[in-house]
Amino acid sequence: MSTKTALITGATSGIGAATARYFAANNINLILCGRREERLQELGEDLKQYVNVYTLSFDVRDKAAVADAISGLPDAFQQIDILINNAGNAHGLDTIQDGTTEDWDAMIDINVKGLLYVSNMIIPKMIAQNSGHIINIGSTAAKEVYPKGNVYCASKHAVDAINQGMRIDLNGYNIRVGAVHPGMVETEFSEVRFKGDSERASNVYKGFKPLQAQDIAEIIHFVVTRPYHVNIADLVVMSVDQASSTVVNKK
Ligand code: NDP
Ligand code: 8X3
Repeated sequence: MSTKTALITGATSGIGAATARYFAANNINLILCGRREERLQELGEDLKQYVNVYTLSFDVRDKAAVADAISGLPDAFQQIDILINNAGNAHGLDTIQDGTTEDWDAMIDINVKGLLYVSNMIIPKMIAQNSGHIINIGSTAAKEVYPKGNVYCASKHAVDAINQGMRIDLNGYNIRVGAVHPGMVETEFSEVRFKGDSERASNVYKGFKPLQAQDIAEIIHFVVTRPYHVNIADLVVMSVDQASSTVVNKK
């Protein structure tokens, strides 16, 4: 059994679920987080044959629930070596004049504040251990702003800034901090963005070869398996068909 344990937020779908599966196949114990309890249980049962798995169901927006869940981890899962801050989504794709405050709240509360609440519970453990690795999942939207991306891009720019701030403040504590910034990845992301409009969601990935969640999982695994003195600080990855948020070679 591995001695390393990773806590992955947003493990019920997409990049988080693929990373959980890839970590399990590569002998990394798992704490799987998400709101959808049934999916967590199913994935947990499946991966228990390979590694130790614990599941935690909470909404990252709920500060008290985050604190309760993480402070209540059993002894065997108290040491967290790797934190993958992945939970997040876009909500809506509207101009600033047409966007809703509900969508803005969701993106800021989940993508930014949720990431901070989880990190707040885990950073002290890593400091006490004098070791740890935090990977913040940003986006190409963390690096550029695209039409109607306004608040989603702002939330991911915040993740980029928080990632840099964490690395600076944790320097000297032997904790690695870095971000992985994917371009377009075919997951449930667009389903959520377009509130269940599957046709609109699937159109996003038509006419070119988008990244798959597995591509990002393999990159995250590469990042965590470098020799300990190597910290991949910032990594942007796109499909060969994508050159920027708005330049996509669609046929
Ligand atoms: P998915 O929609 O497939 O997965 C999102 C995950 O986040 C789910 O597991 C969901 O779990 C979790 N999540 C969402 N809201 C909450 C919440 N309030 N509390 C707890 N967990 C929550 O999308 P992706 O896998 O694509 O997205 C993962 C990350 O990658 C996000 O941060 C996204 O911004 C980023 N990203 C995605 C890209 C893409 O093109 N797909 C590109 C660049 C970055 P549950 O609903 O069960 O709570
Ligand atoms: C998601 C990237 O361009 O689909 O972070 O909004 S994009």
